[in-house]
Amino acid sequence: MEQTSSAESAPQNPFEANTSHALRGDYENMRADYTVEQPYHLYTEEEQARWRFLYERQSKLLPGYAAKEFIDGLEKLDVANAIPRLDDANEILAKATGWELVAVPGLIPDGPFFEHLANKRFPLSWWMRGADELDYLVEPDVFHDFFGHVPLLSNPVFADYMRQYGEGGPKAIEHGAQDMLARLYWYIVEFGLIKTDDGLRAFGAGMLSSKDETIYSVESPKPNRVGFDLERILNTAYMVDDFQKTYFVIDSFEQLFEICSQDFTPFYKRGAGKEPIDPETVLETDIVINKGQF
Ligand code: HBI
Ligand code: FE
Repeated sequence: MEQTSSAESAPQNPFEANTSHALRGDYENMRADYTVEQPYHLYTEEEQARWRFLYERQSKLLPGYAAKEFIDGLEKLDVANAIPRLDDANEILAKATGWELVAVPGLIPDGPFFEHLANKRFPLSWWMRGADELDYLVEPDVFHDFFGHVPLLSNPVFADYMRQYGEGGPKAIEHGAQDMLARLYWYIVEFGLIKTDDGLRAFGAGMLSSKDETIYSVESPKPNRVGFDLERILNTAYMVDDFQKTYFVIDSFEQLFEICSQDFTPFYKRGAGKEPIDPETVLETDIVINKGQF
């Protein structure tokens, strides 16, 4: 059987068609499930130093702003001094929750992404951002994905929520409701706040890997903060290139897991074809923690 080149056998770059920007990852040499080996030898000394700079800057902000479960998870991973080797982190995660990190070239299609999560695998973009992207980058890189997403994968309840989120993927695709399900990921996994006895704390990867949004999301009077409401979130649009106008606040990871265990089909049916709620809006029916200043 003639040898097909890796380009022919591997799925083509999934996003060429529908993103405004060409993705930067190397999608040529992937396995069929979009995974690759983490090419640790490719990281330069500058990139290792960039990791240490970003780690130091973000971890200093965490006390008083990040959920305790996040801080505990990060400490367990012990990754301050160098870009993490996924094999090392996987030994820790295997013991804590049975989750595994798999390297991918960057964003992958929803289907494979959901499939990995449903099997307790987190697809992690392996490349490191450039020196000119320290504060903002368009696609997730190893710092966003590892520093932002991995610490909570050692928390059994949140990790189970992530698995359950992945399991719900095919149903969303079946109902053409990927955009609705993506909003839940965005407002919770990327930008979620949690109530604690000491006040609100951030647990979302997008805010905790961002210099300014960690503090802004917890203490700025500008944004709305609204109590967790699944159907409300599934129907609320979001912005990708600015701080959030509204943050949603869960009572606990147990509450999040319980509420998201239900069948989303009725929400997909009710939300189909409807205009989403504007990110700045506060509804009469909202559990308002604070109304923002817009
Ligand atoms: N791919 N590698 C990667 N990382 C993500 O966070 C990611 C993705 N593909 C799709 C996606 N996120 C979102 O559409 C989720 O809401 C599904
Ligand atoms: Fe993310």
